[in-house]
Amino acid sequence: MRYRLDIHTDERARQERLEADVRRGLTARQKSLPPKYFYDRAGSLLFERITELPEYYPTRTESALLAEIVPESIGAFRPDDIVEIGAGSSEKTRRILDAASAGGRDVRYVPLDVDRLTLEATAAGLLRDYPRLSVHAVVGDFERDLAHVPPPRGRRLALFLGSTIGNLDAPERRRLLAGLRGILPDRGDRLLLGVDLVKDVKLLEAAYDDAAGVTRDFNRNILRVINRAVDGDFQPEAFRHRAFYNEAASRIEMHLVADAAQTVKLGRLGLTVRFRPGEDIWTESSYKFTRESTETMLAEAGLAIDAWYTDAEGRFGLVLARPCSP
Ligand code: AVJ
Repeated sequence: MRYRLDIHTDERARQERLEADVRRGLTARQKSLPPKYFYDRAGSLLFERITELPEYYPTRTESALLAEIVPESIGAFRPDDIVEIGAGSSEKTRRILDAASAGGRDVRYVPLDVDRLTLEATAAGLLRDYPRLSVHAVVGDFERDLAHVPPPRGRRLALFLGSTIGNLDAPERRRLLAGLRGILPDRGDRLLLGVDLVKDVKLLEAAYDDAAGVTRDFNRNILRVINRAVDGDFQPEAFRHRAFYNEAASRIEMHLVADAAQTVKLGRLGLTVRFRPGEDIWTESSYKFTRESTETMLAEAGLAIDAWYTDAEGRFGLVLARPCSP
């Protein structure tokens, strides 16, 4: 059997969690919404457009770096089992599959993603192009469903690319890395993690506030998602996009600012949310790392740096990590 798909997402439970998240976030003193709600179909397309913007360096930098290091880092390691967290369209994965399956080796690919349709389309494409590949897809949320990743079949490589880890605050980051350590039971297993690096503030801020306004549209799209999910009447255009680098916290913050007073009704929640002029919703943090901060967060989870790679400008990091103590 070359293909299997497990579903660990219950639509009703997901809706209930969204409602709880929205209620908590919009009734707090600092209003906030979790960035995972950016990604409906429209949001995913907007993110794809972001990755093509001249200002948004992370995706293309990581891709080029990956192409450069795969022969050395993956070619030598030769994984049998490749787990990808937040797999999405798995575009970068092909480079890794090429190296892993070179010489006609049997490889299993285990993508985990919240979007079933994306997983199905990705699996179909890979199964067509890699005749010796098997795919065990898992539909689920990487913050909840790592335990549903099947046990390894041979040497395992886990992939967590795109600096998605940068969206998590320290406690969630710790929980996630502990979970990743849990699916790498063997000393010979490896994690390949992509981290966006601390750099010049101007470059960072331009990447999250592009001239064409795509990131503004992406930010506002979260309000459309909320409107649809809880019968809300947010006017996305009444909120201004604001993105800045918080140096003390090493993170880009994205906010939606109500320049004039707003009253928003969320029908399904029986909730009215008021905004004073200038009040904002904090929609995303995107943490930036250094080699040192990466090493520390990995060590807390029982992982050690095996190899550290960056592009010539030191913009983006790819770290190959191995299980150590815990
Ligand atoms: C998908 C989380 C890596 O933080 O850079 C892009 C999302 N937000 N522009 C990031 C994003 C605004 C992106 N990640």
